[in-house]
Amino acid sequence: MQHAWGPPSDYTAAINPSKRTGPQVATLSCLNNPGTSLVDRIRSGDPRALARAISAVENRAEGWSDLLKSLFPHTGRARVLGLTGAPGAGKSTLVDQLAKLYRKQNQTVGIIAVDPTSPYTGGAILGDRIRMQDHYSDPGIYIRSMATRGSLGGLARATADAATVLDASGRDIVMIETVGVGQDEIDIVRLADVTIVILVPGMGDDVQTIKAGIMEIADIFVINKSDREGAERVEREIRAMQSLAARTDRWTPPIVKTVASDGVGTKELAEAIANYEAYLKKENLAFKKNVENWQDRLVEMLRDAMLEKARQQMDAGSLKRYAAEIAEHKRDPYSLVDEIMKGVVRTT
Ligand SMILES: Nc1nc2c(ncn2[C@@H]2O[C@H](COP(=O)(O)OP(=O)(O)OP(=O)(O)O)[C@@H](O)[C@H]2O)c(=O)[nH]1
Ligand SMILES: [Mg+2]
Repeated sequence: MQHAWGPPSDYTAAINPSKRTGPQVATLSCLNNPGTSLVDRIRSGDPRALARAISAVENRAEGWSDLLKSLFPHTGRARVLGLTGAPGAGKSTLVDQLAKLYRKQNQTVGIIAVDPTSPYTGGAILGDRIRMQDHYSDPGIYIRSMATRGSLGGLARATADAATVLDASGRDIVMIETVGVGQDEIDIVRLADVTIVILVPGMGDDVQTIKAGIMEIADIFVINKSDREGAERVEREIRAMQSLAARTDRWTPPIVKTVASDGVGTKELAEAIANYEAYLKKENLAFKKNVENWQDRLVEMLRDAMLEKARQQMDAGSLKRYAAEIAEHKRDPYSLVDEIMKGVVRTT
């Protein structure tokens, strides 16, 4: 997609991977020696180093895991906010407003816009994010979009790793925007410290049509576009739902009404976020939540690592060949998996 406002910048590159400039990550020799400059440059917040590092972890370029190993000790300080909701609910507009507010408080911001709707094309429904270019001249805001990748690693993990890079770069706030349409997105926002679910009145976007899993992960509800008719109805529906199922942490997610396009309610939303963070701290829940997140992430990391090893055991065409043999009943899949796993264990 061509944008009208000029030559490829870091920002256009960020929202449109096909225009990414700079060296190809697969041959990044500096990643092979992550103890040196790349890590330092990331930690100093250099946007080019950030772009390189995120591409490297996203594409699993050589050295990606060594890079993350070097960055991990410098993480854990950023406040990670996840924002999700139906397509067009106003997520980007809201992220934009929050970013402005946090910048006024002198906090640095990293934004990851996840676009699960553009599988391999590298960015499609990104036009609405154009307004974020307002921030482009401000080095205190770094914006990056991620599109769905192939199966290995998965989008949720790539997003988590990108958040790790931003955290290590010293960003005070990391916001992750994703369309709330499926399990992948639930996994993505779950890695956030605070999850904000954005609903809008009308348009059939009432509570019933939002995936149940998404409603459950909300720490804060936003009813955006509350300049439109029906905001009260959405609020009643959320309340009705909340009365049915109490949370184990006894937090009742507040409902904040916003008109993101006019900046209305942004301050209240930031307050709701701060309140929830204070609650987590007071009840010592932040640590517990973190442990739970890492438990899930570890399982995924192990699964990925084992799968990768298993793939290394097989040459390119063998999966298909095995599958054909199983379909023809020449082989049983259970013994095959045992056999491959034995190979995996031998090589580790
Ligand atoms: N009336 C009204 N329009 C709004 C409001 N907030 C956002 N919009 C408009 O809604 C449209 C979609 O806003 P976005 O912020 O791009 O929505 P999004 O959820 O990020 O969209 P996707 O990323 O494509 O899923 C834009 O035209 C916004 O100007 C609001 O509070 N009221
Ligand atoms: Mg958006």
